[in-house]
Amino acid sequence: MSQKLSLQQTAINTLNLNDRGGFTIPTAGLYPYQWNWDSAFVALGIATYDMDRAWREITTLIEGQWPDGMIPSIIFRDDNPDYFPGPSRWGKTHGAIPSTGVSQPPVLATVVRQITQGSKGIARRAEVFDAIFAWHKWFHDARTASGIVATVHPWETGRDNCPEWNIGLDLMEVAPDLPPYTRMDNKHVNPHHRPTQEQYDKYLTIVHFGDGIGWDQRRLTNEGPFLMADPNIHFVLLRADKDLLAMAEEIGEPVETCEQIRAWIAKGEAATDYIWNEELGAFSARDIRTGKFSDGFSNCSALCFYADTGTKEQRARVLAHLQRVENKVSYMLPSWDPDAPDFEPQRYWCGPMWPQMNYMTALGLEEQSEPEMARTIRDALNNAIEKSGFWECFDPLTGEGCVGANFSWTAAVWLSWQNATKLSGAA
Ligand code: 9WN
Repeated sequence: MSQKLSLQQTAINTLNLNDRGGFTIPTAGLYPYQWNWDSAFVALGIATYDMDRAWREITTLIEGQWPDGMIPSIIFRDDNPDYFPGPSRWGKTHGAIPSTGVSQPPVLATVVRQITQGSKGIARRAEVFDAIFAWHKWFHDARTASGIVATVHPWETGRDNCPEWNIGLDLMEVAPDLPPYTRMDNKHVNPHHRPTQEQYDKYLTIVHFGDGIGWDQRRLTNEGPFLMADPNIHFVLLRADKDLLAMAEEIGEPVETCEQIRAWIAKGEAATDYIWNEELGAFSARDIRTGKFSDGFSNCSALCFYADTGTKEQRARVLAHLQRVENKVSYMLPSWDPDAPDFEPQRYWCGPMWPQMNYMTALGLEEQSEPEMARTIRDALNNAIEKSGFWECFDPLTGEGCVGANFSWTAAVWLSWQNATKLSGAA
C-alpha cells in the first residue's frame, strides 16, 4: 500500500516535471515538445487530481489544429536543438503554431468523454466539440483511401518502427536529393532501442515529399511514397467516432452533424474487414497499394474490443492469439509478435510493451466481457512499473524499462488506473 502511495506521488511528480506550462512533454531531452496522443493520455492522468490543468492539456493541443481540421502529431512552440526533425525540417506547415505535417491516432474524443462526466462536463464537451469533429472529418476526407482511413507515415501511427511497416517501406526509395541530417534521438538513449538508419532515411524521405507539395494532405495521401492501413488508427478512430456521437447527442448537436458521424461509424465498421488477415487469423496492417498484409500479431491487433467491432469469430481468433502470446512473454502485451523472426524485446516498436496500448487493450477487453485477459494485460503493466518505474516502454520478457525514463503517459495511465473512480472536478 505504501509503495502504491509513493508511486502515486512519483507519477504526479513525473507529470509536474514534464509540465511546460499548459502542456506536458513526453520526457525531457528525447521529446521536448507537445505530442498529440501523448497529451490526450496525459489529460486522463492529470484529471484524477487537477481537472482544470487536465483541460488545459486538451485546449493547448487543439491550439495546434490546422485550418483543414488536422491536429498534428507534434506542436513546435520553439526550436529545440535536442530534437530532430524539428520545425525547420518540416517546412511551411499550415497551423498557427509550427508543427509536423502528419497526425497521430485520435484518442482525444474518447478521453474527453471519459473525463467530462457529470453536469459540468457538458459545457466542456461543447467547448471542444467542433474542433474534434473537424479533426475526425479530416481523417475521413483527406486521409481515406480504398474506403479505410489510411496512414502516410509510420510516425502518424504512433508505432514508428513496428515491423508491420516494412512491406510499405520496402516499396520506397530514399529520395536522392534528401538533405543531409543528424539524428538526435540516438544521442539521448541507447541506439539499439531505436529505429535503424535506413528507416530514418525513409521517414525523412516522406517528410521531404510532404514539404515539397506544400503539405497538401489529399495529395500526400494520393501521391505520397507510403500508404498503408493501420489497425491502431482504424480502431482508435472508430471508437472515437462512437464517443463523439454520444457527446453530440448529449450536447444537442444538429441532426445533420449526428448523421454525419453515424455515416463515419458505418464506414469504419465496414472497413474493419479490410484489415482482417484471414491467413494470420488476426487484424494486421495492410499496404493499400499492393493489398499485401503484414504477417504478425501486434499490440494493436486486439483493439477490435476497444472499438467494439469485428465478428464473434474474429474476436475469438484474436483472443486465441493473445493466449499464445501470453505463453511467450512475462509481461503482456508485446508490440510485436514474439514468434516473428524480427521480434526484438528492447527495440522500440519491435517488441517492447507500451503503457498506452495496454491501457486501451485492457479497457476494450473489460468492456466486452473478457475480464481475465483484461486483468492480465493491466497487471503486467502495473507490475513492470512497480519493478522498474515510469519508463516509455518495457522489455516484455524481463519488465526492464526501455528508451525514455520519467515518461508522462506511463505516469498518466498508472494514475488513471489507480484512481478509476475519482475524477477530480469532473462532475
Ligand atoms: C515520433 C512521443 C512519441 C509517441 C510515439 C512514439 C515516439 C516519435 C519518435 O514518441 O514517436 O513521433 O521520435 O520516435 O513512437 O507513439 O507519441 O512519446
